[in-house]
Amino acid sequence: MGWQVTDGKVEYMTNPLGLDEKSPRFFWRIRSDERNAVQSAYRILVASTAEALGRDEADMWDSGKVASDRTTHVVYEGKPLQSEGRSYWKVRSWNGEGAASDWSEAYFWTMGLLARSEWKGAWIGRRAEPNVELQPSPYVRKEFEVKGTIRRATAYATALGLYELHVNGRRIGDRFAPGFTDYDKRVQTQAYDLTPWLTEGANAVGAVLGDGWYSGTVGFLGNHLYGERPFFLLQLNIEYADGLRESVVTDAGWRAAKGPIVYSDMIKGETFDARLELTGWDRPGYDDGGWERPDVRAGYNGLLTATIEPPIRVAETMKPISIRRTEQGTYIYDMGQNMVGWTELRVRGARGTKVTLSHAEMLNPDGSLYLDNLRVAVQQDHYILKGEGEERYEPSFTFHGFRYVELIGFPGEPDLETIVGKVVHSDTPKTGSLRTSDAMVNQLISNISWGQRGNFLSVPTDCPQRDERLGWTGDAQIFARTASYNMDVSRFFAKYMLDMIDCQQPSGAFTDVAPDAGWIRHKMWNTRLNWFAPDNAGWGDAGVVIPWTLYLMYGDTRILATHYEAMVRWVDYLRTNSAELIRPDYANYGDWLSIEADTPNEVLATAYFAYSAKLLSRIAGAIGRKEDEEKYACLHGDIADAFRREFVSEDGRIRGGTQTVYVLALQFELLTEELRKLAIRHLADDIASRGDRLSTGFLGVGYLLPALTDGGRLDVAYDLLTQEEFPSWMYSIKHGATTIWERWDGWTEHNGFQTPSMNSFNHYSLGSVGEWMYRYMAGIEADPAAPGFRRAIIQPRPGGRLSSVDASFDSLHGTYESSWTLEPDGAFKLRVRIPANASATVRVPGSRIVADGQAAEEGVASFELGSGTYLFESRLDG
Ligand code: RAM
Repeated sequence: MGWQVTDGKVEYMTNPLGLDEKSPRFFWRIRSDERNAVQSAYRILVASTAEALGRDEADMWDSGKVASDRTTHVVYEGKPLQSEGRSYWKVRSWNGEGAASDWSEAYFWTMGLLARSEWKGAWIGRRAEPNVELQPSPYVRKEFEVKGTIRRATAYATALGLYELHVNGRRIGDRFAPGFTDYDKRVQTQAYDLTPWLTEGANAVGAVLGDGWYSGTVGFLGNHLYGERPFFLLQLNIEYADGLRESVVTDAGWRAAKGPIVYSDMIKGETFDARLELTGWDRPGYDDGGWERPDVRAGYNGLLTATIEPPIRVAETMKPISIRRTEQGTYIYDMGQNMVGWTELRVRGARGTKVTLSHAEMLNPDGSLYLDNLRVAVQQDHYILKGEGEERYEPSFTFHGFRYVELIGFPGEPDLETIVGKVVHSDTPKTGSLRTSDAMVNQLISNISWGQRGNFLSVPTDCPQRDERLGWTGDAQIFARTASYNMDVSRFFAKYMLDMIDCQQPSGAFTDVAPDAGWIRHKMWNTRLNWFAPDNAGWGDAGVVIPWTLYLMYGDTRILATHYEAMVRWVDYLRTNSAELIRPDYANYGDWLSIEADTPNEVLATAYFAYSAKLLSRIAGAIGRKEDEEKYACLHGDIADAFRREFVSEDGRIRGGTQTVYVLALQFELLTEELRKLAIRHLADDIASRGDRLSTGFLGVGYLLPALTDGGRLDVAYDLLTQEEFPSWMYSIKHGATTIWERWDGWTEHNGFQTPSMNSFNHYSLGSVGEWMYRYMAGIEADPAAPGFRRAIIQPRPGGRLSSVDASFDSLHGTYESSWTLEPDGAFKLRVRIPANASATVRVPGSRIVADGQAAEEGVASFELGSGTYLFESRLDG
């Protein structure tokens, strides 16, 4: 039908539970097949019961009919929201002709426990076993009576460590809750609706606890970064039909025991002894006579924040593609894809038999697992059989990065059904799709997306396999734009910004990893001369780049306002710590992992300083801080002057002469028009002199193809994209890569494997070329003047060996599409789709343009369009 409201969301989520945002924002979408569909007004009703909402009785808030085209981030302005309050809402929308839609379906959200004093429970765990390096996972449980009909039962839970919630024999919730934060500062809490799972009479609630990031091994600084062992906090609030309320909370009256999980460490794997299973422990009537009293922790000084990050889930199950028996009698599986998660095992055998699953990303030349790059990470899970028919096993609190699995000690003859791979990551729904006529480019697209799936696990990690897996800020910022095309990372990065803020130094410096992973305890940030400095160029700048990216892609101004002061402190810190606006050359990672091209630190750091100032100016503008907008724009101009004075010679050569210095100077607007032209020439010359090959590292690579394209060298950009000789993206693909490698030379024909001390095969940073593919190749670009894809700029750039591209991006307003084909004779066709209540500037390449069957006027190549589907034709042969 003509005009409909769909996809109602609150704070980017469908019917969320347990929010602590007191002014939540509403989102919806318009469905309409009509062209130029524009909303002229909306009205939102919020009620405290579904029945009231059904009668249009908005006892919480009636927005009234608001003349506006806004469908995102509409702020709730009704009655103050109370702890545990449940609100029902619906929205209706008017089209351009003033015709109203039906009311949307009814949605809801609930608030969590808003005051700390409302948390009544104690933190409980289990005393550590003496002299045991890796501790068994504690089980805690409690039985309670439900004395009548329940209207609603909600559990609020969290852990210092990890927890799996169990209720009446059922596992509830997601994986790796409550997620990774700097536990000294905050922990996220989760809310669960348990109404369907409780029954009148006896009930049982419990949890299995894992060390996780709190007390297990994190990164390369060992374990116990925040505490010695995990603790659990739960409050189950029951509301009876007669209005009576009751709470079940964690306290000294619970019971604790160890169970079958002998240990489970994120980095060191798991051992599960099925003979120790506590069958029925999470059901009422279980005899816990042998269990201990729990260990009760004195308290916790950090913040309890309602969870912001999306839950971590098993997203996909993968079947192995082959199995091979080794000479040692073990079996090596190939999953066909470098993936992150774990394997589930199916086995039958004698009690006490131990089966080991060992995980690796690559194989050695002799066919054995390549384990050297894991450093101290032991990606092995051991399962000890109980011997009772078919047994199934998957680990609880560990994950691995792997393509190959070695099965050791398996009783009998395994086959392709013996194991399956579970792909695990933060549940950030897919929003982008890209397909081209070129199989290798498609493989690159797939590798980029798998890199994201492998590394977006609570925080954006650098890699998922070795003893690192940290939230490196530089990696995150360079990939953030690509990530936000691929998947909905609105809340994922909003949470990560809190991690960055929690780590921000008193000086204003943003750190190079977030959350803190022992850096503070180990005094890693103590001195500026330290390798792990708190202000590395391109790393700390994530504190500005990420909010800006969220603004562009989602139109979120609150993220800008919330972190504005922190961003100002960062830019002011940079200014204070530069000499006449030139940043010093200490402690930088530089253009990390560039290949035979060392970018001078001071050039790179000064360029990034300018970039942060420029973005801050735009951010100030976006939230109406006019003076600051001006101030930081001037600062950017001054840094650019200093940059040219210090590093750029008259012939346009920039100190260092690397591709990266040119690319950054171009993209960060540090050059005059004249110097720009020269810089592009020097950039292209350097690429040509290397045999049409790139040399950029983490920081240069993201801007390389954009700089070339903006500089009129689309041809060179395509050459680099499809270059197959080393170093290039396609080189790894030619050699079977299914993810993005950490280094261009992770493995080469001439040298074999790079040094095992740093050789991940699943690092997304070099995959930041995904951004160029969406923004330039397909040409789906955010318009900063109407952020969040309220308006887009569709400007595809056909070229290279591609004859077609099919792309779509599911924005908050709906799905944009840009698909083009190019015939050998130069006939170009473009199909564009613009969602309802959105618009786009479409720029069509070539000449003799035909728009929707109508020849366009000579010289017209740009079209201002409202929603709808449009077809264009043109000639690219001159
Ligand atoms: C490596 C990490 C990361 C990078 C830093 C500088 O150890 O893997 O990718 O940001 O170093």
